[in-house]
Amino acid sequence: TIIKAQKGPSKDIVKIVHVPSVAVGSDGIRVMMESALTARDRVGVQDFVLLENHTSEVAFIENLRKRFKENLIYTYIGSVLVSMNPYKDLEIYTKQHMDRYRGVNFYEVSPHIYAVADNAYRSMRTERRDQCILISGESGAGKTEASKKVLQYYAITCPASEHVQTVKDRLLQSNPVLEAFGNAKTLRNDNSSRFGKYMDIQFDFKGAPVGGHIINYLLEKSRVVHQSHGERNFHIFYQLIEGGEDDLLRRLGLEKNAQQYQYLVKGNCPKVSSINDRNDWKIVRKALSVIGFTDDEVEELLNIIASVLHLGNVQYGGEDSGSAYITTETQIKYLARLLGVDGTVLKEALTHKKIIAKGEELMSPLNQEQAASARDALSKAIYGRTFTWLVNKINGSLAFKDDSFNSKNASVIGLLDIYGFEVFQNNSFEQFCINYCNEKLQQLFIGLCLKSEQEEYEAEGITWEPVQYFNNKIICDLVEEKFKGIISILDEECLRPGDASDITFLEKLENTVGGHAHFLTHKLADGKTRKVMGREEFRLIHYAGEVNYNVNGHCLLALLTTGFSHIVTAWLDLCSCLFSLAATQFKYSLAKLMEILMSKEPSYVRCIKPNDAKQAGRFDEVLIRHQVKYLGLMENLRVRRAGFAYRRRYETFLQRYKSLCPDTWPNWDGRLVDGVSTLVKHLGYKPEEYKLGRTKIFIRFPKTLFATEDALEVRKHSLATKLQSSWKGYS
Ligand code: AD9
Ligand code: MG
Repeated sequence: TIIKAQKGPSKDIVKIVHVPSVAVGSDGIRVMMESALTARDRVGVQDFVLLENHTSEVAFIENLRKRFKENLIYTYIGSVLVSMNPYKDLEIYTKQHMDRYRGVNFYEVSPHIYAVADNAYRSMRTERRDQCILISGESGAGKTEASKKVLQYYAITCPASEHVQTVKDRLLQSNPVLEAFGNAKTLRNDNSSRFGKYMDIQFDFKGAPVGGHIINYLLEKSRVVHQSHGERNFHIFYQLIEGGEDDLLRRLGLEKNAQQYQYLVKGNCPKVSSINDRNDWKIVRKALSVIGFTDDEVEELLNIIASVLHLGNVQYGGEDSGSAYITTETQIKYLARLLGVDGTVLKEALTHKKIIAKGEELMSPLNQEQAASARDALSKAIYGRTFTWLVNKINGSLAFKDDSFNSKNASVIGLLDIYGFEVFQNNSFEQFCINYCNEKLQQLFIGLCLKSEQEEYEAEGITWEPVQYFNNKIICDLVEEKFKGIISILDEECLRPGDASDITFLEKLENTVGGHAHFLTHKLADGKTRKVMGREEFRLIHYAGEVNYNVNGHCLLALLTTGFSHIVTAWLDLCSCLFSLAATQFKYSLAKLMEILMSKEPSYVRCIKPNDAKQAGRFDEVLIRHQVKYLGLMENLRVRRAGFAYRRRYETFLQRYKSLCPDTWPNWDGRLVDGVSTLVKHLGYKPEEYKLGRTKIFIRFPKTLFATEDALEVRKHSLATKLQSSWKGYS
């Protein structure tokens, strides 16, 4: 067999002999032909542009399936990386793997997240252009894991000095801290990020990471006070209770039992088999100190976390008059101490609201229900504020502080790990914002994909054939347009004094955008009712699919928050507590994000979740097809395949295939383009099958390339057998 060749006279020969990985049959050449094909049959193509039928979704899914079965979780669409969550640890993230991808051309090694990371890094270094890596996909698809892999890649492979080591450590340690406070167990993901995150990594002129900056988006604060069945609150609460040292817990007035806390029992899920809270507590404590939190700051942080738990246990009774009073004195005692406020003031704040009558401030009592809402609102506000404070602290610690270094000269790689498109049974404001964000990202994606394709064709002097594609700008406008977009209408309605409500908001939407092609309510044009839709819903036809949003509670939320007691308002920016203004705020922060991303050269990672059971090896076709659709992958492939399936720089192409033509083997001395031209003519390429650009060859159909690949396999094999027989003589 071929393996015997390892005893051969020279290592170089071993290398050549090793290339064909199949046994040799009596008709060596025929067997080789079949095996090259069989291999492709078995593991699929590593770039979707090489699919024979690129418009077929069936073929696309089949390719994913084949590769997934072989644990090949990564596949390209041109330069876009499609990643399948394997739900098991694959041995593909070792230092050796990192080394394999360093400085190597995208196409020479199998697809990998490290290839994307390395490619962005090299573009940043050689072209001096800021980069960003955009990671998208639904909950549990592997976005956060992917972003961590990228960060680890830079931390391990980039040059380092002593100072840089601290930065690297801090960059890496920011993850466990943010995850403790911003992630939670949901039905979809045991470690679900409940906030969007954009992180800049700054590099100096030597390519060493010297700083970082994080922007967070829309933390899901409602989770602090309520969790659905089977879900948990943010990890940190359980970590503190499970892992906190006895004297710490005593000081915070906490018991070592999550069941004791109202805010931790709503989902009836205190323990998760994949999570070790006690261990994670140690990791988080250590991470906090690496990032540079002082003991006092940690204590302050934990005081606040404990306060939220105590707040959740504050209970009310009702007077005959209907006014609420507090029945849980112990909680108030702890809260007063932990928050550093006077107990009586706190009690009043939790049972009254401030009103202004005839120019005078008065405290008006709340009923039990209102008081409980005010308490929960306070908890959410405290937690939200704390999270922002935490992110600011981390940013302070990651900021580059050396005066000799001008941060303007830094190059940047941005990492975006943001929630994917969401469709639930009941979709509310949160889903509305998230899906709007995805519309914006999709717009950027298609726009930039098309642009970069077009630019490449133009740069290469090849005629660009325009591609038809769906432009989702129409949906973005529907949401964000001034005066007549959904967000504007919501603003207007919620700020309108008088009888504004969810229903008036919906009516106003109907009157303003009712005729829009991407907007529906239960009312049909002929005055009849659409049965499948509720009366409190509107439907948006997103690029990724249709979603019904329930307006219930939207305006109510805005009205409720205006009645908060003064301690609540002290914690809240008035703006962010109003639903409508929250939407506007989100709109602005998204616009800013788009600006940041547009100024950089993007790379894309599209993550797919193979099944809902979080299980390894299960390929749920329906679920996957759905994601392929809403990630816009077929559209992406169509754009990328418009015209030509494959392109390579002349030197790369020649280097790989020169052995197939006597004129180019072993070396070609002339101009590269002439070498390639000679080579492909020798191979029998027809003029309509390829074009020669300034620096690259463009091949129209995959089959042309496959024929060339097969010829190469045959050539390598015949070389191998020749060598083998010569050894027989030798030994
Ligand atoms: V969410 O929108 O924050 O709810 P993500 O971030 O897309 O979601 P995450 O990265 O947290 O998903 O992945 C979910 C789980 O899948 C992880 O906790 C791992 O158990 C598993 N996973 C994801 N990617 C990989 C991988 N490359 N290798 C092994 C993985 N396991
Ligand atoms: Mg995540």
